[in-house]
Amino acid sequence: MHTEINQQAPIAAIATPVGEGGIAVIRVSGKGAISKIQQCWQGKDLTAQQSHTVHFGKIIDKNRLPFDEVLVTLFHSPKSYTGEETVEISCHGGVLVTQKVLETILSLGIKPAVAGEFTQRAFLNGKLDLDQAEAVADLIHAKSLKAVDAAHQQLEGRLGDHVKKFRQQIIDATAMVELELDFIEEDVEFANKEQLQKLLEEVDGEISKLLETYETGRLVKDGVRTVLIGRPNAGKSTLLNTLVGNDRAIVTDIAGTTRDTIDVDWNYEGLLFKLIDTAGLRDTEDVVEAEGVKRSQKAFEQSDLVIYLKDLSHSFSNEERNEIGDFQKKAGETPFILIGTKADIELNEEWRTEFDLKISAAVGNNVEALKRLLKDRALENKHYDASSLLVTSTRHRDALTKAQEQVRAALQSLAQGMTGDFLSIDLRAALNELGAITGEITNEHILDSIFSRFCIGK
Ligand SMILES: Nc1nc2c(ncn2[C@@H]2O[C@H](COP(=O)(O)OP(=O)(O)OP(=O)(O)O)[C@@H](O)[C@H]2O)c(=O)[nH]1
Ligand SMILES: [Mg+2]
Repeated sequence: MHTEINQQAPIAAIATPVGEGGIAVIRVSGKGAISKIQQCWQGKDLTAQQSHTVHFGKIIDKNRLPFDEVLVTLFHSPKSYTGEETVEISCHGGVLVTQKVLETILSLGIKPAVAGEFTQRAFLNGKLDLDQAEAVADLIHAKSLKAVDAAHQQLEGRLGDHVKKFRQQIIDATAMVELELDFIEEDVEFANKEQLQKLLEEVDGEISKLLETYETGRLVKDGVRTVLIGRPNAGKSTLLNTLVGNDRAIVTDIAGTTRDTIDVDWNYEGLLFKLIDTAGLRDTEDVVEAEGVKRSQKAFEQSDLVIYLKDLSHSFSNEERNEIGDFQKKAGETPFILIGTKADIELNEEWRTEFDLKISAAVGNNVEALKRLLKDRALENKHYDASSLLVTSTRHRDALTKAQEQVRAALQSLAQGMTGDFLSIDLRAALNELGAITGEITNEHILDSIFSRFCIGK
């Protein structure tokens, strides 16, 4: 069965990144797109061709002179990304030739697409749920393989499937309650109270399970903010450089070399770490350094993983021991790793302190072990495998949380023997929250903020 798509006026954009490449793709979508392209085309009659076919020909300028050889792929509505009639033109990938193809198309009266407009049309035409459209943006912006996996799961519709299941369960519950309201005069009881309670408790439990994945989802999508802290000269910048494989931070034997925090993205086994090198912690008269130390504190407070580095070639003062204890306490739930550095020149001292690992970044000792430790601790107590469904967006988390609150309110009303109309208000509010995730219920503000994250041409 074909759903009739309400096609809008055609839009066009370059869908590939700007720059020189083998080919570039220009995408045109909307009502009459194929017959429009026919006007700047030399080759067989495109309007007479079937959907999902590819054709070789030339693009001609307004003087009807051919200027590039291209392949066009045709998609008839509704079987395209947007659901609309679509033409994808693969032209040669030079910056100017691509620009000229686009300008030629625009000169036919086709409008340039704004960021995310193709995907927005796909959503409006029911080709994608809203959470899937967001997954497309996540996939494009993904900075690690795990982030790709998470976006892919969402794009496959697994979050949407769960949410739709909850909605259906709540719709069933609402129907029970509202049916009873209609027949209130007759004093019939359609809603079996136990059954209703069981249903809502089940939804409550399942929403909890989904919400529990958010912490992992956030780390996987945005990266693990990993702060390197410790006294000046502990070897923080050296370790940062060793992990990322280049001399990103300045290293000298002068204590207080790093002043400002330095953020570097580092991928390890598919997981993104946002490493933050910081100014060494000490009391200082130097205004710039003091500001740096303040920033170190702030980076520590905002981190997902803490690496405290202690130089093993220096004795441990009681003061530093206490300092570490304080940091450990302040870190709370945030995983805290205590690393001894410069193990190649380690003092022969009884440390009386458990190091998670002793390393030498200079010689390369235990660096691989440290990488594995970082990964283990970052996802510590978090269930994760590539097939896990993860809630990765705050928008989804917030909507799920609010839906759960409403379900709980309904459960409470039920327990207190409130009448059906109260229950029904809570349940309908829960439905609205869940509907906002998949886009069954939306407002323009949400749509704008979602689609503005896209690039032009997607
Ligand atoms: N022998 C040895 N020296 C190291 C090692 N790691 C770092 N160093 C040296 O220790 C000194 C300080 O290293 P940095 O990495 O600049 O220390 P930092 O913790 O960033 O210091 P600040 O930026 O001042 O806070 C440099 O001279 C490094 O070459 C190591 O594993 N072994
Ligand atoms: Mg440094």
